Amino acid sequence: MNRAPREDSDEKDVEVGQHKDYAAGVPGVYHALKISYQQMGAQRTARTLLKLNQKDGFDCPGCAWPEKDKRHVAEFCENGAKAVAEEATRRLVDADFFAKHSVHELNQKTDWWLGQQGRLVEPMIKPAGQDHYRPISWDAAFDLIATELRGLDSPDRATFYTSGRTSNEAAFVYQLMVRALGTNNLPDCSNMCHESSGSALTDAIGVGKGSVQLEDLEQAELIVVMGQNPGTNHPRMLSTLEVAKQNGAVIVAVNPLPEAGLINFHNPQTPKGVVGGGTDMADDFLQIRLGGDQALLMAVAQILLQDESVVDRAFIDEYTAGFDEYAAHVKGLDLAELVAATGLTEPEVRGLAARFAASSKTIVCWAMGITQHKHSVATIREIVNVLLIQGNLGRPGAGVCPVRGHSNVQGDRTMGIFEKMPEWFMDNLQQEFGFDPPREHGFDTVNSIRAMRDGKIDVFMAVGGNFIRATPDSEVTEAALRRCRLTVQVSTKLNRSHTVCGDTALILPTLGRTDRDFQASGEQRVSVEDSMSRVHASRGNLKPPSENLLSEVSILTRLARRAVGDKVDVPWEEFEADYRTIRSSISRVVPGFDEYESKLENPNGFTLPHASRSRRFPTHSGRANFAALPLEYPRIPEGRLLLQTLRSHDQYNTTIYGLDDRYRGIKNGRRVVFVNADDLVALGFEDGEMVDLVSEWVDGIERRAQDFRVVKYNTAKGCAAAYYPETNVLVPLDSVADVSNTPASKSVLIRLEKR
Ligand SMILES: Nc1nc2c(c(=O)[nH]1)N[C@H]1C(S)=C(S)[C@@H](COP(=O)(O)OP(=O)(O)OC[C@H]3O[C@@H](n4cnc5c(=O)[nH]c(N)nc54)[C@H](O)[C@@H]3O)O[C@H]1N2
Ligand SMILES: Nc1nc2c(c(=O)[nH]1)N[C@H]1C(S)=C(S)[C@@H](COP(=O)(O)OP(=O)(O)OC[C@H]3O[C@@H](n4cnc5c(=O)[nH]c(N)nc54)[C@H](O)[C@@H]3O)O[C@H]1N2
Ligand SMILES: [Mo]
Repeated sequence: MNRAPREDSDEKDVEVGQHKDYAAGVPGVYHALKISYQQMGAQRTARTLLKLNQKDGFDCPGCAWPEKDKRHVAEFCENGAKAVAEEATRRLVDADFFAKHSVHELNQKTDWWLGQQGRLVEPMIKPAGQDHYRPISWDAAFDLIATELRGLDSPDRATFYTSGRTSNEAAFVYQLMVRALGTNNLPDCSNMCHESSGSALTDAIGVGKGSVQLEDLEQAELIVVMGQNPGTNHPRMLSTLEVAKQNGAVIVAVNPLPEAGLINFHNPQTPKGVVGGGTDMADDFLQIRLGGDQALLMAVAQILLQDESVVDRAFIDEYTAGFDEYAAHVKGLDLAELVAATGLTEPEVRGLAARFAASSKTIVCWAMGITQHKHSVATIREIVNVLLIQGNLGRPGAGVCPVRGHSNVQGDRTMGIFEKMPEWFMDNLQQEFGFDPPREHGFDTVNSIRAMRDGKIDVFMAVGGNFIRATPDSEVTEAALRRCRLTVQVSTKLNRSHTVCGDTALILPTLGRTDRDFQASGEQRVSVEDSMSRVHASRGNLKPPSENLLSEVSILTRLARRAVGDKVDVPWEEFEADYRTIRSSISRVVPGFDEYESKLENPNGFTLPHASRSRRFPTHSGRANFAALPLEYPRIPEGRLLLQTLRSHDQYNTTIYGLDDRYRGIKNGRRVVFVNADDLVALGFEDGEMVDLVSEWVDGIERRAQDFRVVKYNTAKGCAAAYYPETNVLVPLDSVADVSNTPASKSVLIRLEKR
């Protein structure tokens, strides 16, 4: 049974209105300011929002979309402003709060309620066998963790999670501590996010990151946006798409849902966006079935390959491997089956192929709609295949653009937060710090849960994030975490991972992006990397909510000193006192960071090299690899639906800002399931009915999310949608993407049951 509490409002009161066919504009600014004002008051609102994404300010914790060199005074979007307000809130969660509420009681509260309580302000411990957190000194907290870690039978009995807001400096120190302890158990949110992109791109082009810059998007002739809802999740991307559009680009949206921002954009920074009709975005909207993208791309490839004049033979001969085998494979596929798998019509599929054929500069952008399926890695290989046919890599205006989520998730990976960093990285660590890091791969997120479930982990530590709500199979994962002897959360805000914990649990409150960070050598800055490999500085400008907070770097270096001891030669104290010394080590360990400190002086930062931009492909073959892969797509049995779990407009992952989803016309509730009108008729349900969602998986275990209101909605046939994290309980732990091990949160087979 789904034991997570319901939202505070009665779901039967949820209001369903018209969904919007445009995004942002004046209502967006209004909503942003309203929430900011409630959380921060007028003065802090002005101080923070005007520093957001400015050259001397802090990096928006909202998303990883890059800033332009020429900034607008208000370089933020509605949802970025909400993310900042959430962190810069003046509400505080202190010792009195924890004295008043037991852990058991807090666990009955909704995610929304927990998040609304404010910033964590002092270190707290929940001792074994007790049901209340009480204050603990920093020193005692570090000693306790260090003692536990040193007492483990093997360092592999601890696992260390990272969410994607951690700065480069903190991430580097963290992975160093973990490897100095002797394990590679470094799961991160990326394992649930763009891992499929990293896996596919590394094998295909030798670099697991996007190849394009903002300028490329502005010059592209065709931009295909697949499996992404930028109006809500990357609103600043819409400004870039608007420029591209004005420069003549064709934009195609591939999505089971007609997401507002993909249809039309009212840019609040331009007069036309405020009073005019906005910019029409997508020239074509292809309402694909969930998981039909690989089939679509294969069909496009087959059609392209029939016309020798669109195939870039010179590029293929000089830079790629595997073309002949791939071409023969794709030509042999049955077009009718491919089209059927997409749920589109053949003219629509041919229309997309014609758009590709007509463009000499094509970019494909994608996000979670592509990465969270069983066959995600194969689908992304297919994206690369199609681009390679026309030589759309390593030339201006063309390339791959996986759009990252968390603002520094890409930087964390660059810094070594990865359970299977390559050998050269370990060699560099060894050279810099004189110890031999463990070489055996560690646990990713799903494998960490399995290990905890099976009693193979004693200590779980998280720097940021909300592990228990971000992960699949909530009941299994809750039981798994509760098996740990010790759980440690380094957090800014209260969340469910503080209430579902090990025997002993610690909350270590930390500074956020917006906070000033003073250390022995003076005020510090940190650095982050955006979705387009640009690294730049970030400096908070607010007084922290409490004097008893430590920065993530302080927490990690102080813990490392105690837990690792003299085993390795790392200047932890210097690292804490002056972050420049961390960057100096990074510059010797991580390629592309030479002269790190001076490059950060450039207010626009610097861009890490991406080999494919100059048509170098550091793969095993030394070339860009075509891949001939079997066609896969989800089959939906009679009477069933395929469910995708996605974000509303009023949430940041597991942080719920409010109960509305403005663009989709939902007000005052989150337990809704969007279903196509024909499916409702076929299944015998009506709009407004209350149902349970029951997931079906090969293990025969019934996973149930109760009490959802059916909403008749324009989604592809057979494909339903509901919000995460309420529906994580439905995602089986073993339902993962091949190769990347990412939970398949966008293809959950369910049936509806009447209440
Ligand atoms: N405001 C806000 N901003 C955020 C976040 C947030 O929660 N709130 N989260 C951040 C993070 S960590 C991330 S990873 C990103 C997430 O950004 P998105 O990937 O945009 O997030 P989702 O809400 O999961 O939306 C998935 C989209 O893919 C579509 N889709 C689902 N399945 C398929 C499919 O099989 N094929 C195709 N073609 N489309 C499909 C869905 O209809 C939806 O439009 O946003 C980041 N930015
Ligand atoms: N069903 C389903 N599950 C999903 C997804 C999905 O689409 N569907 N999406 C997946 C994706 S893409 C992702 S990225 C994950 C997200 O997984 P996480 O990154 O683990 O989750 P968040 O909700 O972003 O974490 C929010 C918490 O981070 C803490 N925090 C915020 N800022 C800071 C900071 O600066 N420092 C520290 N130390 N803590 C901070 C706060 O305490 C806050 O409560 O969820 C994944 N899970
Ligand atoms: Mo993400």
